[in-house]
Amino acid sequence: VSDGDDSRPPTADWRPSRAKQDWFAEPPLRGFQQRVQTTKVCYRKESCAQRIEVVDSVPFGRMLVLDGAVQTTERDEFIYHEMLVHPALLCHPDPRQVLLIGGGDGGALRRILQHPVSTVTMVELDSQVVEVSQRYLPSVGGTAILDHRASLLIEDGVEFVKHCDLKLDAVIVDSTDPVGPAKALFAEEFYRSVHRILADDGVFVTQSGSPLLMPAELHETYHNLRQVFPVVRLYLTPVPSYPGTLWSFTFASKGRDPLGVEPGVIRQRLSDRAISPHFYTSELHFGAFALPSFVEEALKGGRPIDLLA
Ligand code: AG3
Repeated sequence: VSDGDDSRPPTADWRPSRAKQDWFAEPPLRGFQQRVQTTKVCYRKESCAQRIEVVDSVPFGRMLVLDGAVQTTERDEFIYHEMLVHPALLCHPDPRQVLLIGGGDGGALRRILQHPVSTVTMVELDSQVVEVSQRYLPSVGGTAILDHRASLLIEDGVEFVKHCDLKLDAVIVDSTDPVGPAKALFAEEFYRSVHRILADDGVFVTQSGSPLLMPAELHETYHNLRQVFPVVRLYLTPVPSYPGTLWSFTFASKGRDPLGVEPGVIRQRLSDRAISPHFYTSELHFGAFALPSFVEEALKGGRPIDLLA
């Protein structure tokens, strides 16, 4: 969060003149940066794994920031979390055993628990993220963490999956960016471990970064999954608080296909499970997988198509 940028506001009545402005911006990525006006820093501390910040912003309300990257915000967390969880779990008729890697803010866990699951194991590296989120961002995770079906393990997700002997109906990765410390969660070796612990009719989904600002990482993630799983499908959604807005997720399985389910079945499951999302709809379930041509081309090709290069 930086002080004292005195650039003119777009409209005269947007703020009182002379008022001090604070702005938050992630470090620039490939010459791109977006910023939000902030009103307060609620928390800032180095944990064992990363720098954790909680900041109040004008456009998005309260935001959780890890190592300078926005993870979730009060106002748009529903878009990301619903689109991470619902497409995969609604294409499964009976997802009972679920593994969630990351997701310390509880937003993904809360959506997973809306499905008829029996157990959700959440493996999060940093207990501080869980504590800080519960304290400062209670609306994101609600009371999900207290649900008797949920259990929290504080450990490294890659190591957990390597030694895990569960058989899972769904594995969901809610990690930080596919660059830096989370890189191992996007590697072929990790996907081989996921394949081993996934039931034959199980589903896997991971957040996979910005198609515009991280095209090489997205390409690599997709191809690593293709080495391991016969069904791999990328889908997109806007997340306004993330850099470049457009965000990607990648689904994978040993056979189950989110596009192979009838729209009526998706609608029926939503209603049977009494889920009323604020972003996800049965139409978006299919629409999100319809990709812009440059993304299709990039996935098909040996190299990513880089629009900004
Ligand atoms: N995990 C993905 C956040 C990635 C955002 N990247 C960025 N702002 N550079 C979000 C965790 C939410 N539960």
